[in-house]
This record gives sequence, C-alpha cells and structure tokens, in this order.
Amino acid sequence: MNQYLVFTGRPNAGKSSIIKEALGLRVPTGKRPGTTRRISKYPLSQDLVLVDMPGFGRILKASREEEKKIKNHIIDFLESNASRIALSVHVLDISSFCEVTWRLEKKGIRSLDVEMIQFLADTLNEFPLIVANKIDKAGNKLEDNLSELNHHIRASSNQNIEDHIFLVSAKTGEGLGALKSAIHNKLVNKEFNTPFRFLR
Ligand SMILES: Nc1nc2c(ncn2[C@@H]2O[C@H](COP(=O)(O)OP(=O)(O)OP(=O)(O)O)[C@@H](O)[C@H]2O)c(=O)[nH]1
Ligand SMILES: [Mg+2]
Repeated sequence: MNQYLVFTGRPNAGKSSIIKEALGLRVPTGKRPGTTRRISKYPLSQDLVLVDMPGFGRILKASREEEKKIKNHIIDFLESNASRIALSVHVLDISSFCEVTWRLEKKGIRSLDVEMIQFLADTLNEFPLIVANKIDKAGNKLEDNLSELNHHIRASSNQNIEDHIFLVSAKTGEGLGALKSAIHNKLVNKEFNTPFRFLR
C-alpha cells in the first residue's frame, strides 16, 4: 500500500508553495487563505504519495461550519491513515507567528500551529519537520517570533525543536536545500525512494 508524505499548516502559510518549490510539483498556490480546499494527493513514486492539505484554521469566504468540516476532515485523515504516514511536514508563517498567536491567546485559543504540531507528534509517534516559512518577510521580527515558537512548543511537548525546524523562504528559495536534504534523509532512512531525483 502507498505511504504518505503529508504537508499541514494554517491557511496561507505557504504549504503549496513549499511543495511547488521543493518538490517541483505543479500544485495551485494563491494569495488568499483557502486556495487548497481538498486533501490533494500527488504520486511521487511507486510507494509514496504527497498530500497537500487544506489550511487548518480561518479561511477566506468560508463559513465557520465549512472551516470546521475541513478541520475535521484533516484530523480524520491523519488519524485513520496514521500507520501509512511516512513523514509529516508542518509549514507555518514565521513572519506573523507572535502577532497571530497573541491575537488567538486574547480569545483564549491556543496557537493552531502548536496544537497541530502536538497532534502530529502524538498521532504519528514522531515529531513533524517544522518549516518556518516566509523568512524573507519576517525582517527584525524573525528572532522574537522564533523564540516564541520554541517557547510554546517546549511548553506543550517538552521537545527541543532545534533539529526539527527549518528556516525557509519559498519566495527566495533560501533554506530549501536544507529542508530537501532533511526530507530526503528521513525517507531514505525509512527505505523509501527519494522524491528528489538529483539526490538519488
Ligand atoms: N513573501 C513570501 N510569500 C510567500 C512565501 N511562501 C508563500 N508565499 C505566498 O503566500 C501565499 C500563500 O501561499 P500558498 O502556498 O498558496 O499557501 P497554502 O499554505 O498552500 O494556503 P492554503 O492552500 O490556502 O491553505 C501566496 O501568495 C504565496 O505566494 C514566502 O516564503 N515568502
Ligand atoms: Mg495550498
């Protein structure tokens, strides 16, 4: 049976852009949150299928009910396919991490990124690779946003994420090499063919 390489993240984090730039797949990307609305599968090799998830959270022009349906669909997919998920990659927008997290906290809601990372770790028994995307937009907020992210993850899972976090810009290409190597190494260690032809 095929196994899955899954990309998760909030709407507009840049999941589809990372997939496009790192794996060369022609996946739709867009300026507005809610471009990818379905769980989209793309075969990478005989035994591996890439999964581009819709965003987990607020989606433009979608009702709360629709958002909830998408969230439940994502959770159901991850839970029911847990044994088939070879690797998960969580993409977040590091340029707005503090701003978004504090806004949610004021409403008594925990960071959706931290929730999802924790959920992936618990469900798959392995910590996801974390892509801190949009570093080109973060400017002098990068350091503060990163330490806030680290702080939240340590508080929720006691995990030091230094080995798991990749600072990337899908726009400029910065950091994509290291991310690709990490995906390659994880998959090859699990005896999959690499999705990166030049690394084979
Ligand atoms: N500045 C900057 N913009 C980026 C970067 N990565 C993605 N974007 C932009 O962010 C927007 C959202 O990108 P997508 O790849 O569609 O995001 P997504 O996470 O797939 O979004 P949904 O499908 O809506 O969940 C697009 O306008 C991208 O061009 C980045 O590293 N830097
Ligand atoms: Mg998308």
